Amino acid sequence: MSEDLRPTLLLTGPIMEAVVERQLKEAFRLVGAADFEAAIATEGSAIRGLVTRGARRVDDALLARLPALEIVANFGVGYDTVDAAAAARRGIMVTNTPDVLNEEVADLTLGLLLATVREIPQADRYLRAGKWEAAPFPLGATLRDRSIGIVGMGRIGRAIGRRIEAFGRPVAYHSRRPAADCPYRHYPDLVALARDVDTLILILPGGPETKGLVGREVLAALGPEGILINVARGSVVDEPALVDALVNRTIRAAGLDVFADEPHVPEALMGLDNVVLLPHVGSATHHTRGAMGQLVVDNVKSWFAGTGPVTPVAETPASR
Ligand code: 8YV
Repeated sequence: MSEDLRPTLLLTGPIMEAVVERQLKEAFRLVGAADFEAAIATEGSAIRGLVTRGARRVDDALLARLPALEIVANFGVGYDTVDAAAAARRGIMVTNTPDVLNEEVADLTLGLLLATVREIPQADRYLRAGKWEAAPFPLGATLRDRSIGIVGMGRIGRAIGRRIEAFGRPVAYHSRRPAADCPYRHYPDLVALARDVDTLILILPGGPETKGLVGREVLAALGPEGILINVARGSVVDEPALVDALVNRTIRAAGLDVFADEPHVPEALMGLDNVVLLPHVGSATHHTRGAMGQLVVDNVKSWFAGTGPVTPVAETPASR
């Protein structure tokens, strides 16, 4: 029997079988999807690539167990579950899937915004419960008088901003530094932005630097008509503070696609009628997940062909 010379890739779980695994298994030995720990125990020193979709932390301790690792390919633009700084110190490349999901996530964000402001799921539940026979659905809030603050003005933030402009509403934003060529007013201070707008949309990276950024002070500044939309990461919000604000109606409503401990959603949110809850579906279409999967494949193949990464993250640029 001839020796299998294909590079070994560790998968943290099943990853888009039809796109990623089907293409990669032609040129690579794929291990770990069924039993991650067993694969590290038996293959650890042979593993040269790691493909992950965020369900498992890729931290320095894990990297230390993979001495031959060259590349971590993250399925998703957000790579907060990968310690990219640790990878950089070890000379390991990290790639993500930017751009291909911008418009999809922005579409979903506007859908979630409108669903939350106009209470679309609540109206659907009302009709299905037969209540329309007795009385019309009560009048509610409008987007027409709202001003929107976007937190994070990266590529997806800009795509969201363009859509809000098309809806005729003013946009301002908060980010650590002003974004180049951005037409909206920049607020270096998030509390000041929250005070000046009544709707906040979160689309900034997760991770330790942004953990709990939206807490009691920001929610208080947003005020009783405030609406919070989170399509970023659950970690950027102080979730217990948000639950309190929604229960006590110190903000009006929230639309959430992400949570602190996915797929677990706090029981306190489930019973509230002023929240719209989605199971992290921002990019979840065949079209866009397919494009993200293809970019994972392209990164891995290009790396092992010796032509470098296609979309390296900032911490591990293509040439250093
Ligand atoms: C994915 C995402 O759901 O790209 C991201 O950062 O949050 C989503 O598009 C996730 O990364 C993969 O499951």
